[in-house]
Amino acid sequence: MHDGLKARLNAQALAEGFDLMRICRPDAVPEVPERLAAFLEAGRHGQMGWLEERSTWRGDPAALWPAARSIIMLGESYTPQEDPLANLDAPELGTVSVYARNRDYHDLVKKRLKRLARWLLADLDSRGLGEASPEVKVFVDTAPVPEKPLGQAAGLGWQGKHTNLVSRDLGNWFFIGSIFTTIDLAPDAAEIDHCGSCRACLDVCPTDAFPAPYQLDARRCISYLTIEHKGPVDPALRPLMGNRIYGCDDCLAACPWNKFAQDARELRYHARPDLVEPRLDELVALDDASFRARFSGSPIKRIGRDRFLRNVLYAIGNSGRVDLLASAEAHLGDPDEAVADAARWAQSRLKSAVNGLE
Ligand code: B12
Ligand code: SF4
Ligand code: SF4
Repeated sequence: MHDGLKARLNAQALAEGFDLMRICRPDAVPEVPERLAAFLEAGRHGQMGWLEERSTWRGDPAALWPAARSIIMLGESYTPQEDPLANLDAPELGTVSVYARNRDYHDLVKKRLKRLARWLLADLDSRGLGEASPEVKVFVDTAPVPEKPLGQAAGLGWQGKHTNLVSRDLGNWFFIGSIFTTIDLAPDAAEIDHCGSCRACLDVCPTDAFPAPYQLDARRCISYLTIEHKGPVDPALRPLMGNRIYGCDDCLAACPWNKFAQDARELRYHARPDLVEPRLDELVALDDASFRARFSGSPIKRIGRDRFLRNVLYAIGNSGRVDLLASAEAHLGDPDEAVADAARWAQSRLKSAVNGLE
């Protein structure tokens, strides 16, 4: 073990912009393989075949990189300044989830992780503490790493009933990143569950996506439906999506532990003005080029113009705003079948709204 290294690492992590740092062993989450298998067997991953592929690694971080001795778990706050649910009652607007209101966290967290990992190796080297040749690997989101269970094992927070990690200091608005290393670092204590009898997140979910506390059926989750699901969404779920056009924050926003959260220090997570109250009539007019230009550097760009437009058209169908009918009809002949289908659905919903007024 390296005297003082952990304290220096923690100070450096905070200086880099992370808000939490804790350490665990790669074999600290023995319960995950069974739970992940149950989730996959029930088909709750929907079209996310990539969750199933490499599930041996996703279930067992010790198998992902057998030489790793420690995992440094990091949390970075993106707590919003504005009410994340403010637009839900404004049918002419779309609601974009907080994490996607500005720069893509994958890029920012990855850079911080790399800088911190380089610092760690340099610190060991400069003090002559280096083991033969220490190694590091950094991950955020996209690798087969069970970030939430590892985060709980390291003590960043606990997996709340909405399945996300909640911290007593940050609430639940924070991203998770990890540094796997061959260096032996003293692990921290796991965090325990502080949900108690609360069930605010479960009760607020518009689509009833939690079959049980601590379990999510992604196939019903609006975050999955708007970001991951390809093709038309089940028509029975569309009315429940309201005007959520990218992700969903209802269960996160309900958590009482957020009252301890401070606004994000990273200004590039603060909402872009055009994504605080985005107008559906503007968004529905985006073609491929204007979509790319508008969402360059944003996580929204990843889903592409067609899926985004599909979501916007569902929101228009749910708006009850007859003044948006023509903008929906303009997409009836869209070459993308899911977009054309969403346009037909919006048209029929808005026409029924007009008939209801007659
Ligand atoms: C796939 C995925 C999704 C899917 C599925 C979400 C899910 N809950 O599984 C979809 C697209 C729906 C999604 C949505 C969101 N996501 Co996401 N997602 C992931 C990803 C890539 C993998 C998660 C995973 O493995 N899921 C599979 C299931 C089986 O895992 P699980 O939730 O951990 O399931 C466990 C529980 O069911 C638990 N369990 C079962 N029974 C019991 C009983 C008890 C008592 C307990 C404690 C646990 C328990 O065991 C299972 C295995 O660990 C991670 C990044 C990563 N590499 O980990 C990000 C990640 C989880 N997502 C994140 C975010 C921010 C979101 C959204 C908030 C985005 C948004 N605003 O729209 C929503 C939140 C929706 C929600 N309520 O979960 C963050 C969460 C940060 C945090 N503080 O926890 C992560 C960690 C990305 C990151 N690096 O920051 N996501
Ligand atoms: S993100 Fe939205 S739809 Fe998904 S579980 Fe939470 S409240 Fe339900
Ligand atoms: S809203 Fe309540 S039940 Fe849900 S995660 Fe937060 S404390 Fe736990």
